[in-house]
Amino acid sequence: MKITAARVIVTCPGRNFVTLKIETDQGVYGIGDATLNGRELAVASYLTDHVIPCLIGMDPQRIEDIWQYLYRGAYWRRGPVTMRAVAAVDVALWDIKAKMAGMPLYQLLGGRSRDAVMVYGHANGADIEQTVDAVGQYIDMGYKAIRAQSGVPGVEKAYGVSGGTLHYEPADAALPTVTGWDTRKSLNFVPKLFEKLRDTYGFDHHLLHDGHHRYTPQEAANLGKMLEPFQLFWLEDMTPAENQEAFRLIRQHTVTPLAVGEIFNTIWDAKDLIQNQLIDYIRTTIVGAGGVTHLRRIADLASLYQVRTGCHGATDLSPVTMGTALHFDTWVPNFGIQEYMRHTDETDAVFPHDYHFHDGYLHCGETPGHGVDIDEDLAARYPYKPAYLPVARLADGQLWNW
Ligand code: KDG
Ligand code: MG
Repeated sequence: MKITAARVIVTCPGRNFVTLKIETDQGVYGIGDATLNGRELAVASYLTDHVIPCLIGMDPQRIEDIWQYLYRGAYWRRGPVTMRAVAAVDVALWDIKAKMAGMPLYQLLGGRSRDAVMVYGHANGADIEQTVDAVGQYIDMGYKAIRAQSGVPGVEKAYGVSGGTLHYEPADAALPTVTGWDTRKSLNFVPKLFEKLRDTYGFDHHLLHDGHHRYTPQEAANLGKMLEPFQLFWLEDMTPAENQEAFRLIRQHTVTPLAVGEIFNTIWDAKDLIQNQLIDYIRTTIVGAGGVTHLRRIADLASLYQVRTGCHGATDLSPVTMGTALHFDTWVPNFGIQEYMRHTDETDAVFPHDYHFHDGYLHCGETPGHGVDIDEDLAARYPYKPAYLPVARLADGQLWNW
């Protein structure tokens, strides 16, 4: 069996996506996601100029060998651009293998570990009242787990707030928007938000919160301690994880569960955190870390230390990643939760898929492969538009972590 052609499709049905389509001499094709928010064309070029020429003529059944070829063979390992390109190839090849086998991908991975995948949705509002209402809307839709983010008094354009709609898209401008951050104000505010949420809805639902890399380890530990009475499912990305050791300080001071890893590229980014049991959930997903082949290794390492998965699932991960992640989640023994930030109707139309939401759970479907396709004619109607993530600055103008 041979790969006969491959091409990159860049489309913007409301937001940008980079998709790889690999064709074979058996008439079966596979689809992979290579979207890197705000840096899309870098991955498109990496694939078109440097990966696709090597793939032509290769045997698509040799998924592991092709993975090693693209990882070791490039000499320049790791990094978000490289690993997203590797992920796109890997996912397209798993799609082809599963289609050839006539099986949904989760069957090839080892079969079901669960009937459905618990997801968390994103509730947000300009203030406590709006955020409490938004959480109520998610509860009404059947969600068992909800992430809550709110505007913070005195902070301009706080992270995670969409202005009242249920959809939130951070890559919102042709050049980065400037947003604000204030640690003191946030530390005052966030415990009040969760106190109100628990007073209003009780303790039956899982509540989550994203610190989006903005706190120091000491501040993160402080917030984790203050939130303990409200029993969060997790606190996410509390401090940047380049220094994995930093999580030790947080861990020593709070029993609030910790999650990190949406920007990790490989097992090496997570190794110390996992082996030292400094986190509870690993957030790395399919497109972020080299596809199914590598994420499986991360999950297996995590399982040795009772760390569970919590795959990133923001809108910048295309339905191809969502569909593939759902097969992964359906199989992986140490599953924790799946993030589910719903795509727009335009995006869903460009990427027909058979996964569906019901009563707080996503179901991956039974179509052979990962179950997600691309409508290329429709995709062509939405040309690429430059769109960047914001930056964050403190009140004195200093740049902070967005
Ligand atoms: O592209 C950046 C987003 O994926 C990120 O800001 C979303 O933090 C995020 C999350 O937890 O979904
Ligand atoms: Mg996050």
